[in-house]
Parts: sequence; C-alpha cells; structure tokens
Amino acid sequence: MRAQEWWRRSTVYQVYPKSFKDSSGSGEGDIRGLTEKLDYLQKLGIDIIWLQPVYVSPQHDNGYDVADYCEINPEFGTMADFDELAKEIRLRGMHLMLDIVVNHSSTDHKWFQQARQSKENPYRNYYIWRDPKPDGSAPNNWQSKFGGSAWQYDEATGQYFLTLFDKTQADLNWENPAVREEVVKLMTFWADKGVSGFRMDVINLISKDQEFPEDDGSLPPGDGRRFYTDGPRVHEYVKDMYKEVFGPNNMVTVGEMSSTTLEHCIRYSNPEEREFSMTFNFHHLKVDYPNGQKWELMPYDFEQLKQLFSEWQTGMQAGGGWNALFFNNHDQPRALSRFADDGEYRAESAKMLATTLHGLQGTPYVYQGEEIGMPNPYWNDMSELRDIESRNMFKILQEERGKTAEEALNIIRQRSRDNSRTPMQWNDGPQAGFTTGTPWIKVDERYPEINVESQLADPYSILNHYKKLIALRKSVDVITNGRYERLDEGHPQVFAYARISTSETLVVVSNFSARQAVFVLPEAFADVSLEGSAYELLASNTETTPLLQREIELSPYASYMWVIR
Ligand code: TEU
Repeated sequence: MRAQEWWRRSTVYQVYPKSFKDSSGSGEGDIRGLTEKLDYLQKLGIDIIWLQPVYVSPQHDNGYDVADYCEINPEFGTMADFDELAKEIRLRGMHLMLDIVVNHSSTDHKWFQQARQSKENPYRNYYIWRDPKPDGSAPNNWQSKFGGSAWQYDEATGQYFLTLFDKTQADLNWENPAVREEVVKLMTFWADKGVSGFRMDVINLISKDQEFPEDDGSLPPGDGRRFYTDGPRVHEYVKDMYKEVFGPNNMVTVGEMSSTTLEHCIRYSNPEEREFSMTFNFHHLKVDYPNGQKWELMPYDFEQLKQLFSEWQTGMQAGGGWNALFFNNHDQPRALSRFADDGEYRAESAKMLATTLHGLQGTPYVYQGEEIGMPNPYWNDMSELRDIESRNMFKILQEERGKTAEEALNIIRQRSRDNSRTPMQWNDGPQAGFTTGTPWIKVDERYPEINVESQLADPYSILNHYKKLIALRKSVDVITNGRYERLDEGHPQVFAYARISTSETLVVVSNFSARQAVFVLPEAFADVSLEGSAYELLASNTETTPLLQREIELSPYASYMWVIR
C-alpha cells in the first residue's frame, strides 16, 4: 500500500461543533470547546477529526449555508482559536479534515449579493439563473430536498435561481471557470493552514445537465433525484480539484454522494482515477424508506441491509474503490434506535453495531455520541426541534400529504436530523457538562446514565469497545486488506461475514435481534481447527468470550469478532 494511503487504517471522528462542547456559556458548542476535548479523542485512538462547518453563516442550515468560506463564524470563535485547534491536533499526531460546501453558498454570500443586483453583474453567472416559463412558472419541476420548488423567483431581475436545498442556499454554477477557480483558492487557503483533508458536501450534485430537464418521475424516488446526481462533468471537476489541491497537498478526501451508484463511487475513489480518497454512499440508510421515501415509515429491511453492505464491499473491492464506513451522522437518526434496541439491550446493541461496521473494509467514521451509545431523544413537540428540513416537512406532511399533526410529529420523531444533533453528553452534571448556559437544543434526558465520564473507567463500556475496535484496525492487517465474504445466507437474525487474506481470517457474527440466535459457520470452516487456532476475540456483550466453533449461540444483540491465524 502506498504510504499516502495511511488513512486506510485510520478512524475518523465527526464533530458537529454546535453540539460538541461549549467553552463560553453561550449554549452553543465552539472551537475552543473542541480543543479542550482533544485528549479525549486522542485516547480513543482517533486519527482524523472531521470538523463540520464553522465558517461565517446565517445558520439557516447550521453552517451548510456559507457566507464567507475563509472566515470563522464568531459564534464558533476566532481564526486564532482555529489556528490553536489545528496546532493542538498536529501536536497530538492527529489530522484535521474540514467540510467544504461548494455545491451552493448562502444567499448572504457577497457573491450572491452582487449576482442578484443585475443580469450584467460580473458575479451573475456564479449562480444558476433561468427565465420563467411563458406562464411565469418555475423553469422546471425540480423539488428541493427540504421541500418545495428548487427554484426561487427574484423580482429584481425577473429570473429564477436554483436552490436544491433551502431557499437561502443558492446553487453555484460550476460551468463557470471563475467558480471553479474560487473553489481552488478557498481550498488552498485551508490547505496552507495545515488542514490535512476535506469532506466534500453533496459534491456529486455540482454538475447539472444544462438542459435542466423536467423530472418525469421515471427514476427511482429517493432523498435526492438521480437526474441531478453524478452529472455530465462531475468527474472532470473532481479531477481538477485533485490536480490543483488534493494531490499537491497529499490530502485525504471523502465525497458525500447523495443517490449515487457503485460504478460512480469506484470512479470517484479508485486511486488510479486521482479523484477522492473515499466516498460516502447512503443506500444502506434507506432500507427503512418505503419505496425510497424518507418521510414514510416502515420497519427496516434487514436482508436488504446485509445485501447492500455485501454488494458495496465486494463491488468496491473488485473496482479498487474505498468506502467511508458509517451508520451515523448529523443528517440521520441514531442507528442505535433505528436498527437495534435503545432500551433494554442498549449497550449490547451499540457494541454490536460497532463490531459489525468496524470489521468491514473501508475507513470507519464515528459520529459524536455514537461511541457512548446515545439514542434518539424523545421529542415532546415541534417547539423542541430546530432543523430546517424537519420544520419544513412538518408543514408539508400536513398540507400536501394528508397527515394529522400527530401523525406528522410521529414521522418527524423517527426521521428528524435533530435526533443526532442534541448536545454531546460528557458527564451527569447540569446540561451533561456540555454548557454552563442554556443549550440551543435540548440535552437528551437520559444523560445521567449515558455519558463519557461514566464509561471511561469501565473496561467493558461501549466507549472502551470502540477503543478496542479502533486499535484492532491498526494491528490486524486483514481488517484493511482482507477479501470480504458474506457467511450467512438470509439468516433472519444474524449478519455474518469473513475477511480473508493469505495469513489471517476475520470472522464477524452479529445478532441483530432481541432473541437468542444460533448460527452455524459454513462448511468451509469445518477444517479450521477452531479450538486450537490462535485468535483474538472481541465480544460485544459479555466480559468473557466464547471459543470459535462451528455452531455459535448468540444472546440478544450479541456480536463477536474472531481473528484466526
Ligand atoms: O446533506 C446532503 C443531503 O442530501 C442531506 O439532505 C441528507 O441526504 C438528508 O438530509 C438525509 O435525509 C449535506 C449535509 O450533510 C446536510 O447537513 C446539508 O443540509 C445538505 O448537504 C446541504 O448542504
């Protein structure tokens, strides 16, 4: 493996700064708060810290609406605070990854403020403007991912501008070389400050079909329409960014790929393509979307979850791509509540999900709070929620989809991005040690028993389970390079797979149910002298670990990882 692919053995920790740690008493997390917690992340074994947007922003979409790409939002601190953070991260041998949000900017950005002044303004074509249809309606029927039309009418110049997300997030026009030059400049600014990598927000949306075709509904529905994903020039644009910034600075990069395909992700992440280091795809996080619809409810499809993991493991391996592995992020409900049990078997479930994910090929991402088993909070009413997507959908579900207020609230409770945005729970003190002020969003009431401090000393805590997994990835080569092979064939409760290399075999067996399960290893393992094998065991739900044998019994949400040599 080429030295520059050090990140294939790394683990990334995702920090949602608004909810991580508040050092000032403002009720919102800030940069200095993160700096205070670097020793905690270093002891966990974290290699890369992904810091989500802290740029100047009106915060309509919590920072994903950027109004100045090279200045720090005063709510998060100062550039001096940022420089201190970057220095302290480097001193601890860790790396800093920043979020780059360049599919769109805030309408508060000075580029947009210029562009909207006149059709002749030099910044006009930094954005996507189109004339109304003859009847005055929007240029086409594209819908924003946050609900409503993706086109906003600008009275002053009599044109519409494109907003694939909130109406205050104007899509940048990547067809314009001046925009591409601006992006290279802003990324170089942060690379020159010692940032080691970038997470590229919805980067597969930047190239649009310049015909702006109507959405004829022929493509599979989803949270992102396929017709504006992976557009005609997207790989060209990404290769340019690699050539100008990622390559010369030897950066680790991850593309967030909404509604993408395996074929594109191979192209985006095969090192020979010189595009990204790795990609996020979301297909495994839609197995509880009826017909791909996020805002409808159904139990998740366990077999589909396993099939998707297997398809992407074998497909990306065959194509030389590299997966960003994740179950959680700031846009998703907590996986613990979604795919397992956040009640009686909370600890077992959290460790089972961790073992299942961290044995796969790719670079694992730990989202803040995941490592201590934070579940979805309980939302009493809509006044407690902050997310723009959730607030828009509460209206749309009632006004356009015939739901009662209670039905809409119930859907929001399960789907809202705020489920993952409540403050990090540090201890059992006031506001879970997150702030001495009033938090911008409520702290989950279970923080007295679910917090970092209560788990640090317990060698069998969820937190220390993550620590073991992160360390194992660095010492056991088969986790990075082993061939993936699914071992269960449609087992109703168990997901089992192996990772195989010439010298080692990893076996992971996980019970995704609240019932006792029995799993029999396939014939191929018959001749492995299991009792005599040298193996390290990583059990998730007991303090002792069973010998690997053909027939494995698993208690509710138990999972085991064996390394056989
Ligand atoms: O999210 C991309 C995106 O498509 C999200 O809308 C996500 O798929 C959806 O919420 C899941 O249902 C990125 C950022 O992660 C998100 O926080 C931003 O709101 C969005 O882009 C716009 O920048």
